[in-house]
Amino acid sequence: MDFNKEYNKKLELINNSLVKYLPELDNHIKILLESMKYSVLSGGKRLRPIMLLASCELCDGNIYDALPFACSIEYIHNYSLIHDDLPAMDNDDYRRGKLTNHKVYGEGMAILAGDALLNHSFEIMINDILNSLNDYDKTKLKIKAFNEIALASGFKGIIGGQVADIISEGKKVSKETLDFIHKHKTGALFLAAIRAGAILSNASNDILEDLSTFAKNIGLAFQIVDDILDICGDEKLIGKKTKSDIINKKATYPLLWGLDNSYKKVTQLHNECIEILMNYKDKSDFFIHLSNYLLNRSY
Ligand code: GRG
Repeated sequence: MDFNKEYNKKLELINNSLVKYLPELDNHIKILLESMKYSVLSGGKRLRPIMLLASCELCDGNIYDALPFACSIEYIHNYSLIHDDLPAMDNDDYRRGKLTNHKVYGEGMAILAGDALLNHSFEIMINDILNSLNDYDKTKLKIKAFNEIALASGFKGIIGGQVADIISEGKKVSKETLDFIHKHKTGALFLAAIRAGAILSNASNDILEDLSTFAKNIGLAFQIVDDILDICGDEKLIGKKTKSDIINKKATYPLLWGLDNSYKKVTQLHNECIEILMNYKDKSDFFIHLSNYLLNRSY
């Protein structure tokens, strides 16, 4: 398979849909849409929506039906990045090679743009569900997918991860706490994206279980690679300042157990991912390539 071509095809579909689903706003509050657009349309790998579509495809679903959910998860991801960059959180000046939202629009507007993106994503999913009410089976699957994304966005997901992260700053944390942070802060949206794609395609419980294990492994491996890049990555390629984990006294795999052990952990998780994907030989090519790309990336 031509992975780059396939990735770019999905990326273009997502990018076009993200523009399509952005709201029309009253002239009085146009600035809010500008601030939302500034972050959403500032690049980004679109991993979560691409994974949602790929999971849908692996389970023989229709990716066009899944687009409202794919875009919603990307809006939620962008909301979390805007809030994470705020002075009260990580206090970052750059994201995706551009000034962070609050540096351009001010803290108040950045908070509101994040809030608006979160709420807008729920509106998009609910509208899609309302449009399918005449098809009970389809509606049931959509509500289940919606539930996955709602859980991952709340305190059982990224907010819980962020809380554990904040209260662990500057402290010596156990492996259990670090795993909790990663599982929720990064893993939750990966898991929700992959499960939602499978659920929308009416996947069997066995496939859902396999894909969930794959999602948990790839999520953790992705985060460890991210933490390695924060230590030895190239700021120009990454698009933001490195060494922020050291400055913010964050608990990360490489800072607690060293780079060598972190690379070993990534390799182990990667092998486990490929082992699962090999069970779906003809259908898992994209995910196999995506796993290789994610874990060997330099940004
Ligand atoms: C609810 C405020 C709030 C935060 C939740 C998800 C999260 C916690 C914060 C986001 C910041 C962060 C460092 C999350 C860890 C996951 C991660 C490495 C995000 C970056 O994801 P990429 O690489 O980003 O997919 P792009 O720019 O490609 O979209």
